[in-house]
Amino acid sequence: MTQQLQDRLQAQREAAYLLLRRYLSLGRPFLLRSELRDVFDALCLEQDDAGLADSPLARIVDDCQEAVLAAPWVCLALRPRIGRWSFVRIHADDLGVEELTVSRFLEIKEHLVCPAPRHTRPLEFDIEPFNREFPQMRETRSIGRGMEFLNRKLSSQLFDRANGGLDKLFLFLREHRCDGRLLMINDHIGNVDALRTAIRDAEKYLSRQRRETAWPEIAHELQHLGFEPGWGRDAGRVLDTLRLLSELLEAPSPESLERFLARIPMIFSLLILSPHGFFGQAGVLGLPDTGGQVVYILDQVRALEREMRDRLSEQGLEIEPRIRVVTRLIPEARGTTCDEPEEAISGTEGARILRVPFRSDDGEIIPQWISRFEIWPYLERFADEVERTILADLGGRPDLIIGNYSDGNLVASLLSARMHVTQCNIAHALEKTKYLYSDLYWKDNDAQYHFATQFTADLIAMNSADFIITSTYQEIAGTNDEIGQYESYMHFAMPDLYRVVHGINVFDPKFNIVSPGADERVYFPYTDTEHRISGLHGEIEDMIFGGPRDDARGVLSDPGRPVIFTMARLDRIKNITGLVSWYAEHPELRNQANLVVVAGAVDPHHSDDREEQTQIECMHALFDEHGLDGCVRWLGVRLDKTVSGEIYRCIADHRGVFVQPALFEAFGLTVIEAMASGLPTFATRYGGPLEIIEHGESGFHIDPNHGEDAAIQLAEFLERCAADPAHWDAVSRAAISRVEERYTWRLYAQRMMTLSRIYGFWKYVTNLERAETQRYLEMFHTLQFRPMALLK
Ligand code: UDP
Ligand code: LCN
Repeated sequence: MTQQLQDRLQAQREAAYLLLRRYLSLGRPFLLRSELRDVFDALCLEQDDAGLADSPLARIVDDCQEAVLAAPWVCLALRPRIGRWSFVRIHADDLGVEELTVSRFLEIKEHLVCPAPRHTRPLEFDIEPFNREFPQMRETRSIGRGMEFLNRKLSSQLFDRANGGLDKLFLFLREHRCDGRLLMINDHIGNVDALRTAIRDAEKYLSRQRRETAWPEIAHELQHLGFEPGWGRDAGRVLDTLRLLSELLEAPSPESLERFLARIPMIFSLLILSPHGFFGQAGVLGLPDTGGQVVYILDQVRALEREMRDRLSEQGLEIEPRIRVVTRLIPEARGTTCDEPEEAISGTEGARILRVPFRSDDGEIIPQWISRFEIWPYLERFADEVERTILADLGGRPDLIIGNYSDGNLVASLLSARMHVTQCNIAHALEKTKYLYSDLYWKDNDAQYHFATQFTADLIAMNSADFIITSTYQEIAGTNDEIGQYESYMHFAMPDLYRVVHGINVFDPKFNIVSPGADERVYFPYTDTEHRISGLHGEIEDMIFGGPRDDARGVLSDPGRPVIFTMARLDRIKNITGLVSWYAEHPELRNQANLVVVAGAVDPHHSDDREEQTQIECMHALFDEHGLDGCVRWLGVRLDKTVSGEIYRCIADHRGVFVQPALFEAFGLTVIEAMASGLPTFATRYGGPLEIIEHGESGFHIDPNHGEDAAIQLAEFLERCAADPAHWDAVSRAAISRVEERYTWRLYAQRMMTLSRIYGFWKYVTNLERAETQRYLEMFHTLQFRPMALLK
C-alpha cells in the first residue's frame, strides 16, 4: 500500500507537491473528502494538464475520505473500497510516505483538537480481537446479507461429524416448548440415529394418510413415534417438514437448513423496546422525537403478528402470538395516551403497548417529556422495571427482543444478556453521521446533545446484538463516495474521553438489510378512487387552500398552481427552512408553484423543544423577509395517518410533487409514502432516499447543500410537466411500482421471522453468544457508559 502510494506520488511529483502545499496553506486542521477534491479540481484547471484529472494522483484523491493537516505532514484516511480503510502520512516536502496505525492517526487528530501534552494513553475501545475466530465476509456486495453468509459458512462446519453438529441439531429440536407444552420431539427419540428411524416410520405412516388429514387425527400415532405438535397442521405439511429434516440429515445444504428452520415454531412472544418520544397511536406524530420510528414499529407489529400467526397455524399450532411494545410512561401526556400504562394496538389481535415510567434517584416518577438526548440517566433503572413488567405480563421471558434507536438498543442489550434471549437491533437513525465532527468536537455540544454518551451506548448495543436490521445498504456501509452510518463507528476519536480503534465491523454477518414498507391501507395510489376517503376532501382542501387559521401561516393567493408539498418534524436536520429559502429565492419557482409545509407549530410557545423553537422562529423570519404569505401555506399541525395518507393523494390530484429536503435522512418513510401515493418525489441524496429512488425514473435526488440547484430541478420538472403531462404520469407510475416491488411490510415480516429463527438457531448451536465480548462490553458499560450517563 505504502509503496504503491509512493510510486503514484513520484509519478506526479510536481503536482503532488503543489497539492499538499495547497492543503496545508488552507490553515485548517481537517479537510473533508469534498474539500480535498475541490482543491484538486482547482489545481487541475490551473495546471491546464488534461492528464492530471485522470492520473495516479487523482486516484489517491479519490480514495481520500479525510485529511488531517499537521505540517509538514499531511495525514490521510484512505478508503479505497467500501468498508476498507488505511491511514498514511505524507511529508509535504519530500513526499515520503509512512503508514499509520489507526490508533496513531486518531492520536494526531486528538492532538489538533486538544494540544495540551498528555502523559497517559487514553482508553482504546477495540472489539477486533474478540471477533478473530468469528466468520467475517470479505466482499462488499455481501454486506447486509449476513444470514445467507452465516448459513453457508456454518452449515458445513455444523454437519461435520467431528463437530457433533447433528447432535446439536437434535438437542435443539428437543428444546422447543410453548407455555410448558412440549413441541417437535419427545423422549421416545433419544439420539440422531433414532431420529432417522422415527422419520422413516413416520413417512411410511403419513404416506398412507390423505394430505389434508388434520394434525389431531394423526397426533396419537406420531406422538408414539416421538413427534409432538409443531411439524405441520395436516399430514401433507408434516410429511414435507419431516422430508426437509431428512434431507438435512442426509446431505445438508444452507438452503435446506434455511427452509427447515423457517418452519420451526420458535417465536411466540416478542418484546419491542422504544423508550423515547411519545409512543402512541393517535395525536403523537410531529411531537418532538416522535416520527417514523413510531409509525415503523406499529406497522411492524401488525405485520409480524400476522406472519407469526400464519406460520404457527401452518405448523399446526393455534397459539396466539404475543407482542409487547414497551415504551416510556409520560404522566404529562399532552392529550395523548402516553400516560396510560397499557394500550391495545389497533389492527392486531392481541399486541399491546406497555408503558413503564422513568424514575428519579429516589424512585419518584418523572412526569414530563424528556428529550431523547437527555434520557441516559434513566435507562438502567427503566430496564430493571421493564424486566419485571414483562416477566409478569408474559409469564416468562420473550423469545426475541427487538431494540429501537440508541436508547432502546441499549435497554435490549441489558435485557437480552440477563434473560439469554436473542437480540435484534434497529437503529432507525444513528446520530453520528448527522452532525459533522460530532465525535471529535463532542465537548462543544455535550451540554445539549450528550453525543459522547449516545455513541458509547451505540457501541455497546451494536456489539452485543445477535443481529442488526437496517433499512438500506448505505446505512451499513455507505456508497463509494460516502461512508455508512455504521461504518462511521469503525474508528473515531473523542479527545480526552476514549478512542475507538475498532468499533464495529461492517463485514460482520450480523448485518441484514430488511427495508420497511408503507402501510398499504393508508398509503395507496391517488388513482385508487374506490378506497379514497372522499369525506376528508373538504377538510383537506380547506387546510391547504383555505383562509387564515390559528395553526397556519400564509394563504395561497393563486390556488390554481401545482403544489410543492413537504411534511416532517421541524428538526434542524429535516431542513424544512432550507426548502422554504430555496423556494423564496427562486422567482421562477415561486411563479410556477405554491409551497405547502406541514411541520411543527406556528406559535413557538406551543413547543418546548429548543431546536424546534429556533426553527419556528426561522420560518417566520423567512416569511417576513421574502413576503411569502401569498404563496406558502405553513400548517403547524400534527396529522394522523389517515389524513396524511389522503393529503398526499390530494396533492397528486393537483399534479404536485413531494420534497424531502433533509440534510441527512436515515431512511425516510415520508419518501415511500409519497411515492406509494403516486407523487413525484424529490428527496435528499444523503441517506436512505439515495437508495429508495432511482434518479430520473422513480423520482429525483436533490443535494440539500446546493439548494439553488434543487430549486432549478423542481422548476424544470414542473415546466416540463406543464408542457407534457405524460412526464408527470410516468414518474408517478414508476414511483408506485418501486414501492410495491421493494418496500412492503409483507416482505419485511417474512424476512424478519426467518432471520429470528436462523440467528436463534446459530446462537444455540454455536457460540454466537460470544461470552468474551459480552464480558468486555459489560466492563465498558460499567466503567465508561454508566458514569457518563449519570452525569446529568
Ligand atoms: N407524520 C405524520 N404526520 C405529521 C408528521 C409526520 O403522519 O404531522 C408521519 C409521516 O407520515 C411518516 C413519519 O411521521 O410516517 C415520519 O417518518 P420519517 O421516516 O419520514 O421521518 P422521522 O420523523 O422518523 O425522522
Ligand atoms: C428515523 C428516521 O430518522 C427516519 O429516517 C426513518 O425513516 C425512521 O426512523 C424509521 O426507521
